[in-house]
Amino acid sequence: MVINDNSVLSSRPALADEIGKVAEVAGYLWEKGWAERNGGNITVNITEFVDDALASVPPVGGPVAIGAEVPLLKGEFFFCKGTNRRMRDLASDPMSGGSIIRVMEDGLSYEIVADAAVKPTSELPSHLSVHNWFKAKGLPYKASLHTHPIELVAMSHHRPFLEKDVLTYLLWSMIPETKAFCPKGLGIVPYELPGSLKLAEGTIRELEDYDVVMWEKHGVFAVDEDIMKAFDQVDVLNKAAQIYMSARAMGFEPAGMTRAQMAEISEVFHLPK
Ligand code: 2HA
Ligand code: ZN
Repeated sequence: MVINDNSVLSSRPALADEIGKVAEVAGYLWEKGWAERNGGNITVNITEFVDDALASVPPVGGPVAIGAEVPLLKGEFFFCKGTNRRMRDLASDPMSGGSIIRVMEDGLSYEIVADAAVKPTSELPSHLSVHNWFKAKGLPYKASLHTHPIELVAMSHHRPFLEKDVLTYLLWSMIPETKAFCPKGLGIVPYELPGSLKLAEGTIRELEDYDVVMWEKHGVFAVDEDIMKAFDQVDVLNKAAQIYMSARAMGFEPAGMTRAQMAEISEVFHLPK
């Protein structure tokens, strides 16, 4: 990954590492075909990596309304993919494909801190509402990922798959690792307008029980301690979806692992359910 020498990252290795993970994941999303044009978005809470010098640089843009109230994020810093920016560009130069923002004291607006005045993702209301919810719940999660994984989105066009936990069990049953590495399964949010508060609210409702949620006919939203872990959860689920579709393309309904075999996985890997 190339980091611009003038970037705020050049003298901050820990911050550069964290944003480097975002760039790496952005490259994977593009390579997988999950990030057409400006599709998808990423936000990471980077407050722990922000020093006093960075916290006191004059803003390059804002304040701008977030479109959601996030009182628990006052003064916190986020790296956000830029709206209308491409994942494939973010992969090679994260500080021009995204920016660092600070949530203002009113909990309703943000300002852009670095490097350039790149306006954050159109899904900022849902992303920041989710980060606010992490704080409220005392969760260690720092990263939110929204992407358009082809096979999972295709499956969301089939109504029977949208019933509670139907896809979760189907995907878990395709290959043992799916349950091991996405132990809570896949929640479902019925279709809502992209970027809307309703979409944010539906997402938070599902995150009570799941780390990855499907936005019907649109994409998935995943959360975890860092962006690489959030990506891995989506990757294992989509791999299971590909196996299911490959079997169907060969003309048969895959047998799937039995419930007993899945229960054994839960026991051996110490999984929640
Ligand atoms: O940022 O994917 O849902 C582009 C999107 C919005
Ligand atoms: Zn999207």
